[in-house]
Amino acid sequence: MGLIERYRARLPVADGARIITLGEGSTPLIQLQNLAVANARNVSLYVKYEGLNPTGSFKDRGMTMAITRAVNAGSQAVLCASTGNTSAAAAAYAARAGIACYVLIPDGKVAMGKLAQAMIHGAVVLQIQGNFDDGMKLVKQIAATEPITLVNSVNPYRLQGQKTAAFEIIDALGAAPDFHCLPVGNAGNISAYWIGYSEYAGQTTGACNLCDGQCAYLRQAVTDKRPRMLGYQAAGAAPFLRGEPVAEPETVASAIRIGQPQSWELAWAASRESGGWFDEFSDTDILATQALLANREGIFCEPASAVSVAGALRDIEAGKIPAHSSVVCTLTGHGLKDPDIAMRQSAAPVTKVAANPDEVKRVIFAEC
Ligand code: AN7
Repeated sequence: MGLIERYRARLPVADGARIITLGEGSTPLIQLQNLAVANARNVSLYVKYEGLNPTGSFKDRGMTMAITRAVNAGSQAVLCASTGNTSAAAAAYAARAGIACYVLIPDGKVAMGKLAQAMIHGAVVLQIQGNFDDGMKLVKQIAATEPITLVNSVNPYRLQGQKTAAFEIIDALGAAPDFHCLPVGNAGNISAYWIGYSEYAGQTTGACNLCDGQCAYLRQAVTDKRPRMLGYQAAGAAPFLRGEPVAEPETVASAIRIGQPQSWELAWAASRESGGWFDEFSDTDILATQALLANREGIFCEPASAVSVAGALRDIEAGKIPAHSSVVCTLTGHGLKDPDIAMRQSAAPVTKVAANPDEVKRVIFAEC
């Protein structure tokens, strides 16, 4: 069951609309077991494994809504700028709907798996001589005058779809966690989670960009608690830490190589209203956390996603997240999106061995 079907009563989808879905959502919420920092403080630490969506990232939640809306409004084509995952999702859902998809990606900075997805799904891929923020400017200009639907997260239907991840977490845990940790790039997702958590708590929020939060009043509350929203960035692309746009963002976590977030105000509202904070991490910290999750928990996420767990662990250790808290981190994208980085930072080299049992045994027992 896709998320529109699951949460239809809380989503702006017209009766009789043709639903464009690939069965997104309902992703696993996995409790981490082996991380000493969390265990020492009795923190219940969970990851929402969004890499298990149909195209391997959380973008599918927003895209089922944005493409459904576009198709039912008569649109024949969609357009986005992307660091990779949005383009993969847009391309897949546009293919499903039978409409055209145009994507603008930054010059040479998109992970191979994401580019492969946009191509195999038949999107027209334009690699611009510029970064994501330059691409964002261009697609907004073009969509303002041309008959083509913009499906970046400035499209309010995107955040409406993405808010369902917060519903799923409360539905799974029976209550909101104390803290919710997210990587922040264009800042749509942190805003969307806050809309979802607020709506389930029957509260309005300044993070809503569809109807000024008024819709929340119309809906039944299912909980009285909202988490504190913690947004983490890569140090080379951390406009929320600088308090202003970053002109030349740089990070190994290419998904969040964004200097001018489109949901700037909405994300500040989420942080402020929830009593949360922002923090930043070096590329070294980000990669170490990606490897830690893979090695110790068997969970493979892309570098940008690991920022959320890096943040949780640092703040648990520092006591900013108190002992006995419950914490959910969103792992936004699958590790397979960016195999080059995983290969580069893997400790063990591949050992070549002759195809006979004595040789294989010799290598295995030498390694023990
Ligand atoms: C894995 O695909 O912006 O703060 O163009 O792919 O909601 O932007 C991707 C963003 C985190 C940041 N983790 O989320 C794009 C794009 C992953 C991502 C983010 C992205 P937002």
